Amino acid sequence: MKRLLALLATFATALGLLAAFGTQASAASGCKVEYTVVSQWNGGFQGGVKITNLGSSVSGWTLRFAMPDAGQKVTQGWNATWSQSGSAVTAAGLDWNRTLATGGTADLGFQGTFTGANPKPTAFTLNGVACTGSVGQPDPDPTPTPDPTPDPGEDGTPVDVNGQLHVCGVNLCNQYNRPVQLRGMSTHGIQWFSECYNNASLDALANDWKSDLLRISMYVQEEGYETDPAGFTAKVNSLVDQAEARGMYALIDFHTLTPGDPNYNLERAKTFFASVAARNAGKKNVIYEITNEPNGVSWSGIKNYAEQVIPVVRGADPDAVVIVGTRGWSSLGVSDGSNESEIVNNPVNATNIMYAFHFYAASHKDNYRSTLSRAAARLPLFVTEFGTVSATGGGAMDAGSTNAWLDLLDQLKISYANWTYSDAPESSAAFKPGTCGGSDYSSGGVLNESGALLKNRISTPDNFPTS
Ligand code: IDC
Repeated sequence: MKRLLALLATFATALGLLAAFGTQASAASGCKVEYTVVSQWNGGFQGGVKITNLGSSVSGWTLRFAMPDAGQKVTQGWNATWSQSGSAVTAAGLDWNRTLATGGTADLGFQGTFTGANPKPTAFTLNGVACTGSVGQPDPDPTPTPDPTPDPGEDGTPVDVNGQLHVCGVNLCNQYNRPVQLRGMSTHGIQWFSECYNNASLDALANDWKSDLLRISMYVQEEGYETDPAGFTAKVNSLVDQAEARGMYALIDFHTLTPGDPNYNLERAKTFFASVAARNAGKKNVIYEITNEPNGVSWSGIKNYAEQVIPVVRGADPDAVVIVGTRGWSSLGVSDGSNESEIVNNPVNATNIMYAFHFYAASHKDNYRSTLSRAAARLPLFVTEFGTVSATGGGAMDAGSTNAWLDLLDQLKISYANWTYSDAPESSAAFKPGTCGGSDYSSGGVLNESGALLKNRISTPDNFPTS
């Protein structure tokens, strides 16, 4: 027995030495880079670069690599300052990600063009040290392969799995206190498109799209709430119930737009939220968005509105998450020449709240993405509305920019709702005009380009944490 123990001890020491040697060997290699082609289309592609620092902690970094083909060009990138000279590409860390501890990672991405076979980049270095960790191969078939591990959320609906949500740190967290990302769709104005929200369309949203949430967009003006407060309140409640019956979260959007100052609707907001919060307090699936897109109003004006409406919600429904719109059409101020610092320095005086960020992918690109990335480290953010097209709700879809945005939101676990789950005659609508007059919401033929892209993105497994 003693001999056996001694033998085991020697073996264990040998293993320990091996492990220690293994660690040292990787530490000496400095860095690892995982490169992926996230998607590829005619002449264009999106690349993802994940850096892991295997050396000692750095307070600034520059990644360099070479593009093998003359036709490969980075056209825009995010989460770093990107440049390219000939075949040499450089990406330098930004304020919020330039410190990398040992084992720390940074996720970067870019869009590029190519003319040949789009071979993988070579010669990755981080601060001049070769990244000898393995460099992933670009995926020749960008279709995502299904996750072989079972989805813990597969057996239950999003609301079954996650339960009552709350804000923890800068994240939206579930009943296990773990960060989650909800992916879903927004209605169009329910005063115009109520025929789009029926059993068949909501079944398709929950079952085919596997949507986690339905944003219920109740305009206040433009023939909305102000014309029939009781009728619109009842309509919103009924949609909350229909989302609940399918296990989806319901985001109640008090869709202020014109006029842009939410204080114009302060009394209406108090009346509306007192009523819907009391009626839905016992439900786990409700989130309140108290103003859609403040515009032409200062942050302090919005904050003042929020600090009067939030107590009304809390008085009736104390534990629900509340989302506050931000300056410049919920751009965190960027569309007004400002940024998130006005909120960071003067936050709404309330807990369990998040701030809204909206974008339209064909109009809002790098400077908006970098603001969002930076702000996400400081503020709980929820993309309660975004479009794949221009800010008018029309024009061409920008697939590259949309995918760049959605990759960023996935990475940061920021929840989102796409404008719109409707058949409005505009390119932001998921369905072709006339779809809502019929009963088919499931076949590919009823989808617009935007709807097809969103259905693909939303229907992938959620993998919500369950412990
Ligand atoms: C647009 C609709 C369009 C409608 C217009 C005015 O798509 O059919 O005529 O509103 O009500 C927003 C707003 C959202 C806009 C959307 C597209 O929140 O109400 O919808 N958009 O312009 N912010 C940025 C873009």
